Amino acid sequence: MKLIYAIVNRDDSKAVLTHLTKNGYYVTKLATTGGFLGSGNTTFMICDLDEKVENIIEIIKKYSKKRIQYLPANDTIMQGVTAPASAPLEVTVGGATIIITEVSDFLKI
Ligand code: 2BA
Repeated sequence: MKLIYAIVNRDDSKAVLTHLTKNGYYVTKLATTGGFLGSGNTTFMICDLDEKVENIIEIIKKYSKKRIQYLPANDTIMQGVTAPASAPLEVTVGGATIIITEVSDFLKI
């Protein structure tokens, strides 16, 4: 059994959630914040059988888009990042960041 954490853009979260639940998956949705951009994103927790993982990833991939975001050059979060003084930093965010861990026990009591 695996636990999947999927960090997706907030704008994609509704579509991802709708299609996961429509396909019968149990999902927990967390409101999270990206450490780099400091903007809101969504993390889904999905615990399921090993053989379901591939399909879950396919669904997440299908509904998570890549986006370009710009971080203002003077933003304090940029300390330590090399960029020309006045140029905003361009970052590509997503589709989705997926972390998969092994689950030793799963209980519903
Ligand atoms: P953020 O931390 O806000 O990062 C947004 C985007 O900024 C990242 O997109 C990446 O393109 C860039 N970025 C992040 N950290 C960076 C750094 N130290 N130096 C330069 N560029 C950096 P994604 O890679 O698609 O990540 C989207 C979101 O997924 C992240 O939002 C964060 O919430 C999560 N994430 C990504 N990698 C992670 C990891 N290894 N562990 C935990 N969370 C992660």
